[in-house]
Amino acid sequence: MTQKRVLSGIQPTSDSFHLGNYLGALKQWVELQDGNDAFYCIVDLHALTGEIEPALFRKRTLASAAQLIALGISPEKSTLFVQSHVAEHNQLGWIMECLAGFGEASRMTQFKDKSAKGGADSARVGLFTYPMLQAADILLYQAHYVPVGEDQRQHIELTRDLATRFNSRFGETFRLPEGYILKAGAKIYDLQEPTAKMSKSSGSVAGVLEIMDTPEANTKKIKSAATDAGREVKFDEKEKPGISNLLTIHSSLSGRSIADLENEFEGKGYGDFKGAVAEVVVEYLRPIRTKALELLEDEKHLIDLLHEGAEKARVVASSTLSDTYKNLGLVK
Ligand code: ATP
Ligand code: LTN
Repeated sequence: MTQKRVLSGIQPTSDSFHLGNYLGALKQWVELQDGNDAFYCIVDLHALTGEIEPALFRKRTLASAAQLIALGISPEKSTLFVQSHVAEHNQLGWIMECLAGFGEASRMTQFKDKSAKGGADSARVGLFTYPMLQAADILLYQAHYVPVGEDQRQHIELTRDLATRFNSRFGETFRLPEGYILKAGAKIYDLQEPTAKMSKSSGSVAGVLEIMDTPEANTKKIKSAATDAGREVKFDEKEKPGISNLLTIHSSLSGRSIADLENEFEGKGYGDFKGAVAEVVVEYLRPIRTKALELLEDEKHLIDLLHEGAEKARVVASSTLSDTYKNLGLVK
């Protein structure tokens, strides 16, 4: 097989994905569909580590699928599925938990950050074992590449460590995956607090640009984004984190270089620049939002597509799980 295997996942933790999700990860998902064998998974089991409201959870899982298709993930080109539809994820997840050390799991910064937020005592065990389930997601599909944002680098490293450990103890079973992490746009910041990452679950409402927001709402958010001292439109992450973030957003969506944008806005104020950013963002997101809303009108069709994806995924996942069980000496 000359095609490379690609796998990634995203949690259905909000009504809408945001521009950080798109520029940090989902844009690469779309690009990698061509010429590769791509598997994309809505990781609903991972999302159970947060607060759950059943009706909302269901709605968000479907909204996630609609947005992924609307932003360019084609169910014909890629295998798009929901994690809980493929039971092998839980099954291999347990094997990964039995392979991982308590110490190495304790060093995961996502766990440390998220558990610190709610107080260590209220953190769920599932939040702690989350990276081992993620390793299972990746290893089941023998992925070469895992397109994610910068914040996921540590989980990919852990996945490689676990695969190496398993292969050397029990025989060659898993391919070692590589993160596919872009430099530009790999981290988009909250518009109101431009030193914190734009985040579905912890961002400020006004600081997060959502795919499903109305054009008016997103325009308003950009126009009231926190800016920095001075009035020069210049990329300088230290001194001007707010303007730098807006430059990254404009450049990533318009395809124009940062230098080119700095030139255009030389001598003009922040107001003109923000207006231009708003226009680029709104026009980029408009057709995506429209398409997603259209897809959500036919729920049955959407669910059928996800079932078809799960069937394709299961073929690969069950083959890897069966090799894993065999190499571990589990009696068939
Ligand atoms: P949550 O707040 O629920 O943890 P999130 O907004 O961080 O959600 P995830 O579902 O954890 O989003 O991430 C989906 C993908 O988007 C991941 O590959 C992640 O690296 C990427 N990503 C998330 N936030 C950003 C951001 N601000 N900039 C760039 N990439 C991001
Ligand atoms: N932990 C990831 C989501 C995720 C994932 C995966 C990403 C779960 N399983 C497998 C890539 C591959 C996150 O928080 N963004």
